[in-house]
Amino acid sequence: MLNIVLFGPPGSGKGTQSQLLVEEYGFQHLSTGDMLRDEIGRQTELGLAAQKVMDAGQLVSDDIVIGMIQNRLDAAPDAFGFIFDGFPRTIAQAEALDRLLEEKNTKIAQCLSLEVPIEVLTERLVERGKKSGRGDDNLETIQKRIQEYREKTTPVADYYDHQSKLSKVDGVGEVSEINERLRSIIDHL
Ligand code: B4P
Repeated sequence: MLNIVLFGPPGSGKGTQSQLLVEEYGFQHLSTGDMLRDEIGRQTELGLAAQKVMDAGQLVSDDIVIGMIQNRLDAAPDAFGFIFDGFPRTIAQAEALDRLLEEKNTKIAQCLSLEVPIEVLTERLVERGKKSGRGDDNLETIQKRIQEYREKTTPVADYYDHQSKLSKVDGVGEVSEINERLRSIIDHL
């Protein structure tokens, strides 16, 4: 099993690049953001609670997202591999993911970190907000999301770096160029 973490700040292209890598390699795509938006769309109890947190630009509780990931891992025992998009976002999530994968006799092969300057992130997300209708793609919430990323999520990159599993990838450029950069790393794992 080949398991990849696609890491980066909000708007760095994780979702965009994950979709391409899923088509190219046949990964199972596990996006906690998509899972939460699905819960919101179905107006479940979990979704209603998550919506308030997401619209405030904050992170949903570790227990909720770890539980969602565990369910998806259990449901796909024969997958070629998983691409984790937007997860883990805290050290507690990273540690839980290592434990869950160990139970299945597998592990994270590499964390690919998309590096994008803040001005570019903000511009991309404001632009997406004009069409997406997402409650968290407005300037005030985007700034809060970037602050949450700095405080709670950047330590996750160090977590993988200490395991010698971190690759930094320039996330600025054409979508196809960035895809090539990611593939050149994945092809050597
Ligand atoms: P996510 O859904 O993960 O959203 P995101 O970080 O904003 O990135 P996304 O993948 O959507 O965007 P992308 O960079 O591809 O999280 C949303 C919220 O859910 C979080 O704030 C949090 O509240 C909650 N949440 C999710 N996971 C959680 C977890 N594990 N723990 C706790 N809470 C969690 O693309 C952005 C835009 O850029 C798009 O419009 C795209 O078209 C554009 N773009 C992409 N690549 C480009 C390029 N190369 N050039 C120009 N534009 C580009």
